[in-house]
This record gives sequence, C-alpha cells and structure tokens, in this order.
Amino acid sequence: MQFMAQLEWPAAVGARGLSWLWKRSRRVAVAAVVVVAVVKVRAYVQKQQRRKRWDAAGQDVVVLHMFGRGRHLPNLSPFVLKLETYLRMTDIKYEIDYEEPMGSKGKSPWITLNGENLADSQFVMEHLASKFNKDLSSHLSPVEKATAHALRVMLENNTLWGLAYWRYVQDKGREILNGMHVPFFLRLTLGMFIRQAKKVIWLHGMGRHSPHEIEYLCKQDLAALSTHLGDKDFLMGDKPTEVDCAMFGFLCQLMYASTSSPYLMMLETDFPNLRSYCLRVKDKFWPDWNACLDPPRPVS
Ligand SMILES: N[C@@H](CCC(=O)N[C@@H](CS)C(=O)NCC(=O)O)C(=O)O
Repeated sequence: MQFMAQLEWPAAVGARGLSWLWKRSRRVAVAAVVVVAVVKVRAYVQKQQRRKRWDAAGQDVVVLHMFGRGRHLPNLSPFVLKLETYLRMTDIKYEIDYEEPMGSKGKSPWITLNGENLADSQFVMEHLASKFNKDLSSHLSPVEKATAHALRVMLENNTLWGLAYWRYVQDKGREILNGMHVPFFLRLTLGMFIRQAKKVIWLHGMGRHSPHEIEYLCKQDLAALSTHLGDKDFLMGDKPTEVDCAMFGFLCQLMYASTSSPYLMMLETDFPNLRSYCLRVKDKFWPDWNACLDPPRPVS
C-alpha cells in the first residue's frame, strides 16, 4: 500500500475502500470496479458528444459556456453577464452551452472557439478583441485606459466580495435559490456550498469585516463609479468600452438579484446615475432581455 501515499486523495480513498472490500468480498469489489469504470466511460463519451456539438457551431462562432439563465436577469454571475454583454457589444456570433458551465479553471464563464478552449472573462475578451479586431478602447488615452483598468479591478476584486458576503453569508443563498433554477439534489448541498463560500470570503479578507464595515467599503466603490460616470452615457465617455461590460454585469446583480440587500437601496437613493446607466445599457444591448430570462417573459 506504499503507492497510496503518492495518489491524489480521492484516488487514495478509493483505493483504500477497494482494498477493504477486496478482503471482505472479491465479487463485490469487482462489481464496484465495473460500476466505476462504466460511469467514467459514460462521462467520457458524453463529453466527446458535447465537444462534437460545440465544434458544429461553426468557424469563428463562440460557444459560451455558462450557468443557466436567471428569473430576473439573464445570469446571476457578473462575469457571465459581462462576457455575454461584450459579445453583443461587438456583434461577435455566439451560441450558448449550459451543460458544462465550469471551465478548466473551475470557474464560469469559459468559451470554445474553433475547437480551442479559453477560460476567464477578461482573457476571453482580450483574445476576441485581437482575433476579431474589436478593441473598443482604442480611442482612450493611456491615462483613461489605466482608470478603466483600476475601476474594473476594484469591482471584480473588492466590491465582488462584498456582494458575495451578502449573497452567501447574510442572505444565506436565498436570492440565488429563488433567482434561478437549481436542481433539487444541488439544493441539498447548499449548506456545504455556503460553508465553503464563507471560508473563501474569509481567506480573501472581506469576510473578516463586520457587515456594517463591508457595506461601507462597497458604498465607497459605488461612489467612485458614480462620480466617474457623472452624466456620461458610458463609463469612459459617449461610447461603450470593455469596462462597461464588467460594470453592467456587476450592477445588474445589485439591481435584479440582490433586491433585499442594502446595495439596491444605495443605487436608488445615493447613486441614481448608476441605476439609470444600468437601464440604458440594458436597453441598448439587451433588447431581448425578457426572452433571456428563465422562464422567458413576454417582450415589452
Ligand atoms: N476571473 C474569473 C472569475 C469567474 C468567477 O469567479 N466565476 C464564478 C461565478 S460568478 C464561479 O465560477 N465560481 C465558482 C467557484 O468559484 O467555485 C472571470 O473573469 O471569468
């Protein structure tokens, strides 16, 4: 059993279990190996079939892998909504896959394009911008590009954790569960998922503050965005740029999927320009918003 020490832990646990079974009943041990092999082969075949379907999307058509649609907004992930908004802004053709939402980095979204996989919304956007010559920020000065970069990173690496704290710790996942279709067996694992999320938010550092302090930190982020936006149509001026995708993807989470949080109230009372910005971007790039909900609503 010396080799077990070198196996990854799930394989080591499996090997120990098998050796325990083998000592008690060889027949049951063989049956267990056969069942595991069948499950693995089936999963492999299904993956190949999915891959064939994605390849059939056609040359230069992006397959966007993502979680299912939400009841009140097209996606409850700010990163998915960001990337899908970018595809719409740039008129890049895309298809959606809900079967395999998590990519090689264990996160959503990711894409398949011409048989290649690429993960992370930002890396994907940069890749598509150069491949399809769709750099929406080419008219910005270096200082403006630096500002857009800093504001995006603030949202995705600071404000995001305030939202995550509200969603998983304060709200205990209720709006997420009400906001999208989650299969029954996954609902059963919610407690485990929340414990894991709490740990991650704690490790990030946001989870060590009190709810009041977290609200204060996020309000400062929203104030920075609101001040920079002012009365412009888009964050960097009168034309939409990549940072608008991130900002819209994020603000929609506050507007449509965190309705009992203090953040929606902030948009309504303290930062009305962020709220009207969100509606403006929605009207321009998501005319079919209602059709992209689950269940779809009549187009108004
Ligand atoms: N930097 C990544 C972040 C993606 C991300 O955090 N996605 C979340 C959904 S909002 C996710 O997949 N979380 C699953 C997990 O962390 O286990 C990107 O821009 O795509």
